[in-house]
Amino acid sequence: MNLDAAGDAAALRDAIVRKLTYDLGRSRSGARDRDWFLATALAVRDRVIDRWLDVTRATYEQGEKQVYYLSLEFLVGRLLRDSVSNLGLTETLKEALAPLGVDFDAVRLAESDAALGNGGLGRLAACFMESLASLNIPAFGYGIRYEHGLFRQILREGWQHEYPEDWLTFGNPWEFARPEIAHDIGFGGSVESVRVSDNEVRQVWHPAETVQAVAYDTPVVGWRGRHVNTLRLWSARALDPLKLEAFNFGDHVGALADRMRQEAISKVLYPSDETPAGQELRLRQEYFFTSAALQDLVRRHLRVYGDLRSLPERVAIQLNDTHPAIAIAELMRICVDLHGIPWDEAWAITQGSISYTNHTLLPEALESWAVPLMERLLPRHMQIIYLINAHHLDAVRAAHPGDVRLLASVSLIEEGHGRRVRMGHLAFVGSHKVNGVSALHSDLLKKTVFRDFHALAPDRIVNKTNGITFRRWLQQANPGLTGLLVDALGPRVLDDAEALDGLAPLAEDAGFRDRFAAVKLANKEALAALIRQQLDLRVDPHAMFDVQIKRIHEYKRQLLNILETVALYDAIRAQPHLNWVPRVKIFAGKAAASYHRAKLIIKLAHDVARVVNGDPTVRDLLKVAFLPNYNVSLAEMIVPAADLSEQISTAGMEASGTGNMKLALNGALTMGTLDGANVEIRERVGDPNIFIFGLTTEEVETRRRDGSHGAAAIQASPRLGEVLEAVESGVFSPDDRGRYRELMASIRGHDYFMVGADFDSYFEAQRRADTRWEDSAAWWRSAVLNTARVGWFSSDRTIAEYAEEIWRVPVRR
Ligand code: 26W
Repeated sequence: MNLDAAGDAAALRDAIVRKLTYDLGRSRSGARDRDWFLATALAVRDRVIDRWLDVTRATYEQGEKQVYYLSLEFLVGRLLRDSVSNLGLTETLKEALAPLGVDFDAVRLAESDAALGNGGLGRLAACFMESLASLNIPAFGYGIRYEHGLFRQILREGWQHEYPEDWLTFGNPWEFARPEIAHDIGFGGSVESVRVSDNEVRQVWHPAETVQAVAYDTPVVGWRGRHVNTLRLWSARALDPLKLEAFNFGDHVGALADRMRQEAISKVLYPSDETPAGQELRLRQEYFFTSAALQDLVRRHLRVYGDLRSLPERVAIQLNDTHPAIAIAELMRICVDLHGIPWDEAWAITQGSISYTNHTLLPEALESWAVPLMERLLPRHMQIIYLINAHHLDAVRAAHPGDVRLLASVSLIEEGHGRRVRMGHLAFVGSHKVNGVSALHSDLLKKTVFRDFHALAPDRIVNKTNGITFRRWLQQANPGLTGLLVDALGPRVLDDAEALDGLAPLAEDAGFRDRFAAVKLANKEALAALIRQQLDLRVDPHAMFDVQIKRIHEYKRQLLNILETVALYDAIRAQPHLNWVPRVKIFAGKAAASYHRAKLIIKLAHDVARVVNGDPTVRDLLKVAFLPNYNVSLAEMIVPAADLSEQISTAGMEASGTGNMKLALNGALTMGTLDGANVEIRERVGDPNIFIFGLTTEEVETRRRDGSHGAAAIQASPRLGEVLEAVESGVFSPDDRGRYRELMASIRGHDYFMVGADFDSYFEAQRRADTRWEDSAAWWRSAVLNTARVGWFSSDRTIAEYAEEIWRVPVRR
């Protein structure tokens, strides 16, 4: 240790102890891990602030273009290790804490996860925030400061129960409350035409109700601490805290009722993942944060530049899916109603500033809102949407006279069983660029949901394949592997993900492969300890760790994996003398609270686990572990310990996936369909280093069109037939033999997700994985090549592409 470093550790130690004493009012002897965490976070935060204030000021002074990322979800996880690591303070902090008798890991684990998101879309937003800061791009993230993030999952006998999540109970040391930064958000009421001059009539919205959006800012530190951006989350505050008169007359609850209703807007994250929310509160949340964000950025722009007409040169507003798509009507309202800008000019400003990312093709996840609800909650916006639609349809009619089918197809309003506003269509017409999140997905956007739009505006849709931040998902989550990479490639690999390429030749080096395997083994030992502690289950770290971690959804096909587990269990019992590759099947993921079938799939995993894990004839050849309460922190434990990565969605249904990238980066081989970004992972790691199986998107489509049924697949596969019979007859559910009858019938019937059709191909691919595992040089060669060749999936690359092609802002590495 050099003297500077020692001095710095001592200074940090002093700062931490001061925070503990004077901010938390705790003595050293009485302090618990949580207190140490808060004191440490506050001390670390101090080191970020000067830089934060500097870069924020410089952005305005230099007139730099700002990126605004609007997202209803930011799935951030814990922040201590991330901030400390990006500031280059990890070792200093460990040294600072050690003489106090405080362990860095214990402190780190005392932080609660910020789980302000459901899954991929929310985690992508968090990775993007980190990359924006690391690439020195001035940016704000705008979202909602949910008091309760994604529910806590508790599994009782394999049944999922949801409990509220309480991340703010002990305070959030990273955020700054800004009670003075508040915007009024209106709801309901009426619209009045007011003549403001001889030739101008303006529409004035008189909302029936006004809620305040109050800012809470979290600094987001980039790699090496050079740049700091702001994540600004809005909290709802009622204008009238209570009706004093009612209170004084003794109606204590009634006096608070309005306030409770208004503040409910930022109470909980919508616990739905790709199921239609369809509820008023959700729409209120969407408008609430979108309007607050736009008011905020417009005010900032006007303060610096004085005129809204320059907005497209100075700001880029990215809509993370359609959840903030009301921004298009809101920005038009601000321009036209509040600033008197003529419609056409306002439209140019809006379209020039806004762009939209689509994250799903699933019809049930494409947002639309009933016209009567919109009219009641946002009457002026509904008028504006009608006007946008009229202009849009006029242009379409002029270009394609007489094409009524086309008009109906591209209209912003869906006619049919009740009129609805199609938010995807609104987002498309109001944006200068629309992007998908993988090559396949963007291609499918052009061919399916936006087919007609694509014909009308062939330059609008572009692809931006997702990425992940390597700081969190490699350097912080897997320090062992990171150390090995730095030894092999030098510290440059920490700054430039593509430098991983240099690893490829080392795949041929037996000594290096051994070290790579040793790192993996150590990570697996840590995960095995966690499995033992959580599930009271012993697993052998030398077995293949076969991992499927993600939201539970039929299209992601956890069911296919479980049925293959049953088939393997049967095969091991039938031929116990064969050389079976020992496997641990590891699952984690949450089901949406209302998604009964997804919950039943969790229960089945649990039932199969109970039978398999308790069967002495299987010995240690097969174990099944379902870890509860999947979140970012659990992913950080599982990802570095995985050997095999299950990415087995029905082709054409997973927009991209990002877990697939995290696992490949950490040296897991992918077992996958040709879906989402798996296609691009295969292109990069090479066919021999990935296990691809199953129907292609086109084949799935053809089968569905032909009305194919699972029955044919079952006829052709005795193995599948046996598995289905075992499960439906109650072999795994002796307490309720009929439990899975209906679930299995869905595979025998329509089998929309092609579980039956892909079963044999999947089983065969799994045996190819076994064969590779038995040849350990071959396995580890593939594993090293996975790490070596996925540098391209860094979110730095993704953000650089957005910057160049969509936002037109410079990247400064
Ligand atoms: C209305 C409820 C709702 C909520 C969230 C509908 C749809 C969503 C998201 C679109 C779901 C989501 O997280 N999509 C995922 O986005 C990731 C980031 O682009 C992709 O990697 C995943 O493939 C995609 O499923």
